[in-house]
Amino acid sequence: MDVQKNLKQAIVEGDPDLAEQLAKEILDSGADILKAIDNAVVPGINQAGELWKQNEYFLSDVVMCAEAFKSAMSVLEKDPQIQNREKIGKFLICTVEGDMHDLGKSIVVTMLKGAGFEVYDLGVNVPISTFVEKAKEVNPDIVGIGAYMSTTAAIMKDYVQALVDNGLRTGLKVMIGGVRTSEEYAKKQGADAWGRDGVDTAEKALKLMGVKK
Ligand code: B12
Repeated sequence: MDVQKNLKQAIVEGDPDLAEQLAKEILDSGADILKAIDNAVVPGINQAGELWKQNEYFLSDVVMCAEAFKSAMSVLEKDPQIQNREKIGKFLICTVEGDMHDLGKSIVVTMLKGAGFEVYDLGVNVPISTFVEKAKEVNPDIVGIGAYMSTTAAIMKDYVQALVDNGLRTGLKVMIGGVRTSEEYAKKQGADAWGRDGVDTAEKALKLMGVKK
């Protein structure tokens, strides 16, 4: 548990090398990786966000915290238990156009893989046309749309509408997430479900697949 505490601290302090080293220790120890992400990585980046909000951190500090977060996640997501799960469905996910935030999405991707989804991650700043083309190509069971600023959250409904306009919405489930969103907001955007965090998203995705009650 101490290693997990230290990993959280390495993220808060924006130390990518230390974060990578501690993540390797956690991986080698055989710990439950999804729990370690929830206990160390998520609170670490959240604390960095709080310090920014309180004007104790500059944007450049948060960039370093994000780097530490990424180096930890790049190690933890190699966990064979996550990679080798039997696949139960396809999940296509993206961050909307104009939005570069991707840390929360990367947690969601890892949790979904851990729950058994084959995840297609289109990345950040994804235009509606790319999103629709990929949805046609991949034929996913669920699509996830992420936005993290008030400006970009406002265009999520256009992504859902584009699925309708292209005849893709029937039988396809839509999930929405990101710090500016809520259950009520997701409904207003025309989504089937909202994901509060990685664990909640994976649980609701399994429910949408009819795998979990
Ligand atoms: C880290 C961070 C950054 C990093 C991003 C690094 C990266 N690679 O992502 C950097 C420093 C680069 C950055 C840049 C900017 N940022 Co910023 N950033 C943050 C910060 C501090 C944390 C975001 C984060 O990663 N949280 C941690 C994760 C774990 O939480 P999360 O994102 O909410 O994700 C969870 C859930 O939402 C859910 N979830 C997430 N995605 C999805 C997707 C689906 C489909 C589902 C179902 C669920 C789901 O599960 C996740 C896991 O638990 C927030 C503050 C905050 N409190 O959120 C500001 C914040 C989002 N940023 C903000 C701003 C303004 C900016 C900049 C414009 C700053 C600037 N002046 O340049 C730029 C934007 C650039 C752009 N065009 O996108 C504002 C947005 C305000 C607004 N208008 O709404 C915030 C709210 C800060 C603030 N209070 O002012 N930022």
